[in-house]
Amino acid sequence: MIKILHLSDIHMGSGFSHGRVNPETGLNTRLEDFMAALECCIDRAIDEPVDLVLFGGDAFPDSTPPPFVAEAFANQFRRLVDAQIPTVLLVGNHDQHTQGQGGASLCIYRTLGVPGFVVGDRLDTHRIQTRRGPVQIITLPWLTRSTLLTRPETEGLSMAEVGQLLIDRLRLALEGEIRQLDPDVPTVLLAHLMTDTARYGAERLLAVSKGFTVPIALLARSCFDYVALGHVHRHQVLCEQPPIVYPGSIERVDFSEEAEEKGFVLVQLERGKAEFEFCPLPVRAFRTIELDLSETNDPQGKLLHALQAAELRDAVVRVIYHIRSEHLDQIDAGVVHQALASTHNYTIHPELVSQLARPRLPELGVGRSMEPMEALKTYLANRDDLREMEAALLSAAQSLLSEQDADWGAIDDSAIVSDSQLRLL
Ligand SMILES: [Mn+2]
Repeated sequence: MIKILHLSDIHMGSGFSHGRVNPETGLNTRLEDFMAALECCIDRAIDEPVDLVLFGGDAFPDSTPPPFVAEAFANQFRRLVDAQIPTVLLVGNHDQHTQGQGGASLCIYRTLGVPGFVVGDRLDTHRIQTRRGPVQIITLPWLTRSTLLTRPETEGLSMAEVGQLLIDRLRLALEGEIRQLDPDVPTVLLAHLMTDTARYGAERLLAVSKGFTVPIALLARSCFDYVALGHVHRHQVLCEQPPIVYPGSIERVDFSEEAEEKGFVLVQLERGKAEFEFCPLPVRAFRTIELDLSETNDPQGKLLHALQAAELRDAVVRVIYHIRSEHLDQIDAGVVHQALASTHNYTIHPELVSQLARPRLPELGVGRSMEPMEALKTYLANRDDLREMEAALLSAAQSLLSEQDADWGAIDDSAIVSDSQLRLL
């Protein structure tokens, strides 16, 4: 049995707007949160100890992280070198640089010859000796169209045809690697990609380069004992045999990950069999408080009540409230800030409810039903300018309705006359 720790999507250095500067360290608190989450992963790898660490890609928000962010990442992975745990760093879309062949934020680890470290920046098979025997790792970094196809090959093709051509190329290239595998050695495919069956997370909004979606059938092969994925931030298991797993990101990158549990995966691997377990990380809470204050006479009271009832201590909080413009001055900003003082960081977004969206006559609002004559009477009661014509309009309507009765048989009693229909009058 070979023990593997599989983590992915570290994105160290992102989400600074959700933190603040720690006066003691001078660092953004969200960088410290990400450092702590990564430290937990590496602690576990060393405590177990595992025989191999697989990183599924996207180390930083982009391929040129500031030195202090690159150092925070290196400080943790350095501990694996000291513990003599072999490690594979896969290149994700956020790690790639457009300049230079194979340019990526992680290639420095290969250039420096870090002992036991493999950088997966191309489709390749690595045979790694672990304490508990050999393992084969096929690395499949984030692929762009230009990695697999040349411009003349795609000329005149539709997007769908290009997509199909890409998949055909990838299938062929992957087949080439599979043929060279030793069938007796445990094998892992380590890939940074979007599959056709994955549920999206924040990466949909974060992705800058255009990629393509890989059919799950291409990955669910018996030659792989475990498929270690990266890219999608929401932890999910796409297949049980072989296990195809996204561990998800290790910390919340933004509010789209508010409800997601964060963690890493521990795998017990042998040829033909893999058992895995998701290990949650204690990461910072994100909370959205959204309130409709447009229908209350005490918007401030309702807002404060909601803030006091929520568990907001040390959380990253955003408050969104919908309010009518004439009630805006009833919100005392000072008191609201006070109520949010125990949070880690907060933003407040008042949204004005448009007067136009409100029904002109509340009695005729959405969801109310009335007989046509009753509805017309209500309408006319609100139109002082039509008072003189009221009797004439009502009798005209009555005769129109009885004509309709005569022509079409019984009129449906439950006929609903809406505000917009009345507007035609
Ligand atoms: Mn990615």
